[in-house]
Amino acid sequence: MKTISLLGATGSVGIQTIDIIREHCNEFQLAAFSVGKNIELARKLIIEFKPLLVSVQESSDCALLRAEFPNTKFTFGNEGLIEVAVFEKSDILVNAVLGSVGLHPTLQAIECGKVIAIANKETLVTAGHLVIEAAKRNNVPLLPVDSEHSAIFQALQGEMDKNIERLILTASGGSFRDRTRAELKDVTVEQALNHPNWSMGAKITIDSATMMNKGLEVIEAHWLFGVPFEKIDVLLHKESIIHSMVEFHDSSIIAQLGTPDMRVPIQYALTYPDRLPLRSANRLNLGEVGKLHFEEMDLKRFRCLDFAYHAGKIGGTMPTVLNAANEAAVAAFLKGKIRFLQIEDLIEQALNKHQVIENPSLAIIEEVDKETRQFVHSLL
Ligand code: MN3
Repeated sequence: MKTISLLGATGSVGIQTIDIIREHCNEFQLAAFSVGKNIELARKLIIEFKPLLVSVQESSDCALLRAEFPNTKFTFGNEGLIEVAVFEKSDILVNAVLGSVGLHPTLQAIECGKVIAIANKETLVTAGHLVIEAAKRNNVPLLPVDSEHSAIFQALQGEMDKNIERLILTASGGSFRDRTRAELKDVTVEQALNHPNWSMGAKITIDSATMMNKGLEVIEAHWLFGVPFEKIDVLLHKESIIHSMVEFHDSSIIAQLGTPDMRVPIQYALTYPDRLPLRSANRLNLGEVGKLHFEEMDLKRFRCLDFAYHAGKIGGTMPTVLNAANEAAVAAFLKGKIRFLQIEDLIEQALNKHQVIENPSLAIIEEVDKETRQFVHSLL
């Protein structure tokens, strides 16, 4: 029996992680979890899974739940996220929170020797060097949950890193893949939230439409697999059947395929190196699919991807700025404060203004993250 701490239980990846735990209740136990403000769903999860520890965002919700469930310990806020991450009874931390708020809990859990299943890509984008260094020092596995990185991780089983020629991340293209830049000028929040293949949270769906999601994933892949940016390619593949590929020196390419279902990479991270059946999964029938399509990525069309390569190659605090500016700009777009194409304008301005700091400490990263958000807000 593996015991799990889950950060972000009521988000899209969190809910699907719980599906996996429910389907394999003899293998996994949900010992602790965090939620934001969805207290209704938190109540249902507490009744169903009887966790030992639960963290919520607000202290008022914490007090409410304490009175209702005397057998569960409750905590709240950013400190609460850390308590759940390092919970002594848990073997694995599934980090499925959104944004760079996931960084601190991840680092603390690594120091406590927890296995990390990482869905929180912003953590690796904003401070990849610190996370990787801490994981190596503590001999802690970092298991990818993101479908592309899980695909690469699966393709690399039994292979030696020294034989990698390049990584090929596939991109569905998001809600607006068939539109020109001119046609993007007046798109609405509702249109942007309508992703053709994957059902995900609002922030990541907008990131898919701007292609920033793929940019963040390029940086994530750089850190997870230790491959330089020059050897990470992105390929447009609208069906989302090939989840990513690895090319080796001898020209062989190994790909991982499947119907688009986040529960597969989530489950693989939880069962690795083993596999378990996933009864409710839709099996891939390539005969029915018939054709798969691929297209080179246009960096002029998808400027956010270009920004991400640029920030990643410069390194230091630049990816922190990229991520923080993107989080602030996407939040502004979702609130209707800016238009879609202004997301990239705001990110570009933040990157241009920043003086990069090499090899930043956690304190510097947090400072740059805060300053960048303030800078973006000042432009709104
Ligand atoms: Mn992904």
